[in-house]
Amino acid sequence: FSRQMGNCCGWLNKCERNTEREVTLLMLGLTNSGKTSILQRINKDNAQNVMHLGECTLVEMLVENFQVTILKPGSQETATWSEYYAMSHSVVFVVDSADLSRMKETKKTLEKVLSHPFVSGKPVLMIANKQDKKETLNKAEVIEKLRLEGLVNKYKCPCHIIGYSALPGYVKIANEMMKGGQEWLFNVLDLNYEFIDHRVLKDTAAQAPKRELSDMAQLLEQIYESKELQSAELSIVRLSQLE
Ligand SMILES: Nc1nc2c(ncn2[C@@H]2O[C@H](COP(=O)(O)OP(=O)(O)OP(=O)(O)O)[C@@H](O)[C@H]2O)c(=O)[nH]1
Ligand SMILES: [Mg+2]
Repeated sequence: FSRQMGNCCGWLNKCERNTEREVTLLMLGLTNSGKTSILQRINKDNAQNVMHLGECTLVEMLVENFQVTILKPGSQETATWSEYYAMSHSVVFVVDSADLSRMKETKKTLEKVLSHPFVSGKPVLMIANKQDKKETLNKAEVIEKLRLEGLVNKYKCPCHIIGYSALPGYVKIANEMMKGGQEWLFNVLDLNYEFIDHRVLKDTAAQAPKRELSDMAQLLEQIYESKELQSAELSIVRLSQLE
C-alpha cells in the first residue's frame, strides 16, 4: 500500500509541478537570418496565440509540460534586446549560414548577448538556418566560424546547434531537425528548471529598480506580473497574419 501511495504522491507532485512550468524563449539573430520564417513554420500547428506588441511578436504554445512564450523583438530593435534578457529562460539564436560576409558580425553580436550577466549560464539553442542554400556552411562550419565552443564555455551557456531550412520544400527534414533541438532544449530546461527560473526571478528583480526600460519592456513585465495575458488589451491575431 505504502508503495502505491508513494507512486500516487509522485504522480500528484508531478502534476502540480507541471502546471508551474512556464518558460520564455528569446528569439534573436541578425536581420534577414530567418527568424520570422522559422517562427511561422514551427508554430503553424502549435501556436495557441500570436500577439503583436508594437514591433515585438509573442507566440504562446504548449511544449510537453511547458507553457512556452517565444518572444521576438522587432528587427530594428537590437538596441533593446537586453531589456528582454532578464525575463528569458533561454535564447534561441538564428544564424544565416549562407551569409559568409556577416559571420564576423554574427560572432560579435552573439558574444555581446552571451556575455550579458542576464544571459550567461542560460541555455542557448543555435539554429544554423538556410541549410538549403548552395554556398551554405554546415553546422560544424558554423561552429568553427563563430568559435562557438570557446564562446559558450567562456560564458557557461549550455548550447546545442541544429541545422535548419525554412523553405517550403524542406518541411519534413526541417521538422526533424527542429525536433532534435526542441528535445535538447526542453530536457535542459526540465533538468535545470528551478535554477533557471530562479535566475529569471532574480534577474528581473535586479533590473526592476532601473526604470529606464522602454515602454514595450515595461508593458511585457506588467503582463507577466499580472499573468493575465488574455485580459490585457492586446491585439490577438491568427498565425496567418504573422508579419
Ligand atoms: N533559402 C532560404 N531562405 C530563407 C530561409 N529562411 C528565411 N529565408 C529568406 O530570408 C529572408 C529573411 O527571412 P526572415 O524570416 O524575414 O528573416 P528575419 O530574421 O525575420 O529578418 P528581420 O525581420 O529583417 O530581422 C526572406 O527572404 C526569407 O524568405 C531558409 O531557410 N532558406
Ligand atoms: Mg522578421
